[in-house]
Amino acid sequence: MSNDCLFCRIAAGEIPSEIVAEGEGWLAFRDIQPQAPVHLLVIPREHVESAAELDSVPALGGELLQAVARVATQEGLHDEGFRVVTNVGERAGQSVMHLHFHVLGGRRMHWPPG
Ligand code: DGP
Repeated sequence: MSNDCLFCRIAAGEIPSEIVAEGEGWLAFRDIQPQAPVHLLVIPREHVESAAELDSVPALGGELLQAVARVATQEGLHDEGFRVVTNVGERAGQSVMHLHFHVLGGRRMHWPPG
């Protein structure tokens, strides 16, 4: 855990969040600035900076995507559809340097993203 990482501190329970589901290696909580009626973040408990590092962390990517599918179903998004986004690096819009998958749903999505 990194003491100066916001999401490590959320995972450790030091900063409150609205957790909706959790597993051994991950947790899912509501985004504080929701961009859709449902906006969750799925994060690993261990500190991994971004999806660019997943190649060197065996099995974590699959575990997190399974968690994404689970929480999307739990939130009622399975049939209507949803969007999964992970920003990698400041230039792509990543503001918290701890890997997270955004799960967005509950409204029609548009493409291309900005
Ligand atoms: P990104 O810009 O892709 O790094 O997304 C970071 C997201 O994290 C952004 O949508 C807002 C959210 N966020 C930032 N601080 C907090 C917080 O303290 N609690 C929660 N629940 N979400 C946060």
